[in-house]
Amino acid sequence: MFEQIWDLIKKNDSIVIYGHINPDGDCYGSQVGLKEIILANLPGKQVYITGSGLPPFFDVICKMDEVSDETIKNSLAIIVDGNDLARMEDSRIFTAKEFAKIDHHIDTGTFKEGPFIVDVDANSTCDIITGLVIENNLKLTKLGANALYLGILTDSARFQFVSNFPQTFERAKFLCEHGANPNKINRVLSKSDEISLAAKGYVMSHYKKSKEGVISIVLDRHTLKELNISANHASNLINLLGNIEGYPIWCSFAEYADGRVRAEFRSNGPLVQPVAVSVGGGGHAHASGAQLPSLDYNQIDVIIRKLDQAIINWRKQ
Ligand SMILES: [Mn+2]
Repeated sequence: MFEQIWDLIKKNDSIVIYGHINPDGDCYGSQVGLKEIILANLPGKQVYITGSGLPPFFDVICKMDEVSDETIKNSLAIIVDGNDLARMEDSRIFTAKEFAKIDHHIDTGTFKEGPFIVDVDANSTCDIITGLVIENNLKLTKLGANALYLGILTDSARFQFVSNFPQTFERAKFLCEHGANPNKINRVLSKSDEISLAAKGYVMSHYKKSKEGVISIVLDRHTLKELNISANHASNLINLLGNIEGYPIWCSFAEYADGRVRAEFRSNGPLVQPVAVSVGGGGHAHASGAQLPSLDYNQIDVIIRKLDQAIINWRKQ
């Protein structure tokens, strides 16, 4: 399938690479990494990355591009780290000329517009892209290596969740040999401040527990305003509630200023992805997310009951 995607890239003078809603390190890293790979191996192409990216890394990796509507219409659109067109942050993707996709999320069968690579066993899309560089003997810049390393690092929660350690370490080694600087990336990831500290304190003292073992935190927009953090920032704090003995699922609901809600589900055993899909989201078996139209406590109760059921089913296994 890589040949088909690479042929499409060769055929198009202009390429726009898209990332998902609420971009993370893997999404941003894949966008930057793939852009660098195309530019290094097929000089003369116009390649753009669109979306909001991961601002804390703009100084050490790079900024996103401004892309005109006209360019979008005349370009090949490549989706990275997301299921389909609807999942992309820049919805102008629907006007693009042709499509391709590289992803590691559970395949929902909703991408039908072009060739795709989906490897659900890969821990990150950056992992897959690094594998393609190695297998196909492609050139890789230092900037590209740093971006891909960021994605491997963040999607594996710093090498905690890895399905094939030798392979992922091999790929990380390759990236280091091509200029990736783990120290520099770790430093940005580890940065904190007093605002985050206060938010962490709030999450750790306000979570709720369900009957079967779901830990949850709801952060409405007033609370987030008081804490002075965004709903996206709040959603990253979900990790604080993870792996607590007796609670195999943990989740968070953070309300945006416009009333929509970002829901995140994590687990160390039970399957959370079907619950995310049932409310219009998706993701991985043990790490999924969804966007809810509003902060509806009845809906949250229903979701938590479904998660409780997922724990019951898992315990029966
Ligand atoms: Mn990913």
